[in-house]
Amino acid sequence: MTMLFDTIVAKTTANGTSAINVIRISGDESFSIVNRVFKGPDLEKAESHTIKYGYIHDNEKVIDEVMVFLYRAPRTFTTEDVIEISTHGGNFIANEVLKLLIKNGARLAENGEFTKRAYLNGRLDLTEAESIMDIVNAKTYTQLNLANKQLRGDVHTLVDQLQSKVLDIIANIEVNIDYPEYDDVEILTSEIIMPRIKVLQDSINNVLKEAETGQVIRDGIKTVIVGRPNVGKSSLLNSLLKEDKAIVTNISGTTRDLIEAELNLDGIILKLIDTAGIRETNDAVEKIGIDRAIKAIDKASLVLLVLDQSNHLTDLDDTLLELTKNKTRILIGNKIDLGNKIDLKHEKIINISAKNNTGLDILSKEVKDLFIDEKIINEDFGVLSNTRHIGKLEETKLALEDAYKACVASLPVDMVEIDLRKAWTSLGEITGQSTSEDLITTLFSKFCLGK
Ligand SMILES: Nc1nc2c(ncn2[C@@H]2O[C@H](COP(=O)(O)OP(=O)(O)OP(=O)(O)O)[C@@H](O)[C@H]2O)c(=O)[nH]1
Ligand SMILES: [Mg+2]
Repeated sequence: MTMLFDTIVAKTTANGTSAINVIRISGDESFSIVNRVFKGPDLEKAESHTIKYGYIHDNEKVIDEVMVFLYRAPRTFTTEDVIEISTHGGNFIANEVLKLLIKNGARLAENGEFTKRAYLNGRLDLTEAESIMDIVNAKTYTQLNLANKQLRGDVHTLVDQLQSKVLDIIANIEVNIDYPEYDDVEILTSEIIMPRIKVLQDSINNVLKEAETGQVIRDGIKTVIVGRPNVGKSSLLNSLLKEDKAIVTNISGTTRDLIEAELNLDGIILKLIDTAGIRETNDAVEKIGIDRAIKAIDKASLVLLVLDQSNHLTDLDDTLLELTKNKTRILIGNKIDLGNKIDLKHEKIINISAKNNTGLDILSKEVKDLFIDEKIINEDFGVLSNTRHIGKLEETKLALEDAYKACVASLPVDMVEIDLRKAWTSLGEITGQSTSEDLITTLFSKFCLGK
C-alpha cells in the first residue's frame, strides 16, 4: 500500500566536479513534472523501467543533454513513481535542473527522505532502511557483508522469530483469560509459562552475545597505545600502519599529544590512538599530553600497554599495569630484539619488535581472538550491530526478566502478560512495526479467537 505524499526531488550524487550527476524525483507527479521540462519522447506514455534520451529545458533555454531512467510504481525504491535524471557533472547544471523541477511542482527532499518513504510505504523495515547507511559507510568487506545481510532482511527475520515466540505465550494467556471454559485449552499457570520465558531469555542472551561481535565489526575497536616514555609506542603505531605517521626518536617524551589513525586488521577496524609516554614531568605541554593519555585509557575498548623487553619493569610500568588492570588489554613486550627481561608470571605478554616488524601477526591474532567470534561472521544469519537495535533488545531482555519475576512471585498470568507485551513492543520497535493495534491484528490472524 503506497501512501499519498507530495513529489520530492534531490541530487543523489555528491557535490563537486564529476562525470555525471543523478537527480532523483519520487511521487505521483514525477512523470508529469519531468515531462514538462523534457524535450524528447513523451515520458507519460513511455514504459516503466526504460531509459530515454533528450534535453532538459526551461522554455527556450536548454540546460543539459540528459538520460532519464523511468520507474513506475510500485516496483521502485520508494514504491512511488520515480525518475532519475543523469545530467552532465558539475554543480551548476545540477542546481539549475533542481531549481527547474522545484519550480514545476516538486519539493526539495529532506535528508534520507527517499529511504523514509520506502519504509513508510512498507518496502523496507527500519533495520533494512538503516542498513543502507551502513552500506554507504562500509570500509571493509566484513562491514559490507554485515550491512548486506541486514538489507537482505536477516535482522528483520531474527526479530520476527523472537517476536512470534513472545506472541505465542501472549496468545495462550489470552485464550485462557477469554475462554476459560474451553476444555481443550490448557490451564495456564506461572509454572507452565516460566520455562517458555526462560527459553526466550536464553535466545535473547545469545543474540546479545553475538551482537558484541556485530558491533565491533560495524563500529571498530577504540584502541589506545600506552606505556612509559621511549618504550616504542609510536614505533608500534607506525609498524601497524606500515607508514611513518608518528615521529619516532630515542628522546623520551617525543609524542606530546594524541595521534589518531585507523587500521584495517583483516576486516576489523582498529581506531588507534598513540599517546604521550606517561611519567612525572614538569614540562607543561607534556603534562597536558599525559593527562589526555590517561583520559584516552578510560574511553578505549582496548588498551595496548607497551613494555620494554630490553629493561626490567620499572615502578612506572607497575603503575601502568595497575592503572589498566580492569580494562581489556594486551601486554606487549617491545624491543624483543634487544632482550627478554620481562616475564609476567600470571599474564600473557606478546613479544614484538616494532622496529623490525616482528610479532605483529601474533598481536593481530590476539586482538581478533579477544573481540571477534569467527563463527558468527561466517554464519549465514543476521547479527545485530546497530546500537539502537541492541538497546531495544536490552529493553526486551529487561521486560522478560520482569515477566519471569512475576511468574516466580506467582502473580496472575494477566500480570505476566503485561511484561510480555512490553517485550513484544520493544522487539517491534527494532523493525519499526510495533503499535498495540498491530499486536491485536497479529493476535487475531494467528489464532482466530473469534470463531
Ligand atoms: N631495538 C629496538 N628499538 C626500538 C624498537 N621500537 C622502538 N625502538 C626505538 O625506541 C626509541 C623510542 O621509540 P618511540 O616509538 O619514539 O617510543 P615512544 O614510546 O613513542 O616514546 P615517547 O613518544 O617519547 O613516549 C626509538 O629510538 C626507536 O627507534 C624495537 O622494537 N627495537
Ligand atoms: Mg611516541
